[in-house]
Amino acid sequence: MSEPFDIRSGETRHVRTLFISDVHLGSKAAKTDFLLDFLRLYEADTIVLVGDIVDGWRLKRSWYWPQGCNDVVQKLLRKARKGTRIIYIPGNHDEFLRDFPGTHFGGIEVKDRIIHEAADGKRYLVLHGDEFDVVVRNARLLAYLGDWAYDTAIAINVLLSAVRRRLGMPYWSFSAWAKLQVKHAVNFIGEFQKVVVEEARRAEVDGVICGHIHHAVIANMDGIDYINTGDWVESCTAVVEHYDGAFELIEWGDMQGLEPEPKMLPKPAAIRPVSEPVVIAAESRMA
Ligand SMILES: [Mn+2]
Repeated sequence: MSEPFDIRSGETRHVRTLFISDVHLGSKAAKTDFLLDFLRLYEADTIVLVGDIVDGWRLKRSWYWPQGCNDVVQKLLRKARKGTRIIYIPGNHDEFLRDFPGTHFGGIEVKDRIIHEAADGKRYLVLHGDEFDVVVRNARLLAYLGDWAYDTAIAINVLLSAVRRRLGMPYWSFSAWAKLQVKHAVNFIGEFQKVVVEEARRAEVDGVICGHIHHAVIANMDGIDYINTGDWVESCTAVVEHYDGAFELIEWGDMQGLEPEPKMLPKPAAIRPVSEPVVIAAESRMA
């Protein structure tokens, strides 16, 4: 775990890879000041933006783009100019970028999903995660119907979201929706994690790195590393990969004394009594 850290006394921290998601630039909740401080402290060989960095849906309704949003974009572009490789995997809130896979802007590469090879040789599937919304919402039914229905549900979800986008229909927010259904929120998070881990197993990788549900965690679930980068609208979290291939969850909000908002979504330990999530500490990965 990281120790409480004062940005003013900080030396730049170099990491191999930095993963952040769900910044929601363009929404009033985006904590750009915290993110800027964080980006000032951390230098990475590669930065992977794991979706919902820009909240296109919010901006479509009413334009809100204060200086802080510009500063974050400028900071990222500057890092790209100075040699950081930056990969942008669009989410559902910035899905306008999904029409441009493989393109570059200002040195930032847009990719649909990637396999990240860690320094220790482990392979991680990296995606935003919204493609599993339909599966999560209908988990019980799909489990009953089996593999074919599962694959079809994901295909339909991808298709529907493309249609929704063409029709200019509003985005669908997992975290907002889960919070509305407080009693079931725990189950939804558990289902999401299960579905994403299953996808990693199918892809024959060692782990998966995603965002979308605004619930940061590093855990090992049934032999697959499940890594969620969290968000920068409430908790201010990021995941870094160190040069030995170990992953660390940075809880920047906590470290900066950010008043935690009343959390309606309980911690994952409470929701998966079957297989207790194991925190992958840097030391244990090297053993
Ligand atoms: Mn999302």
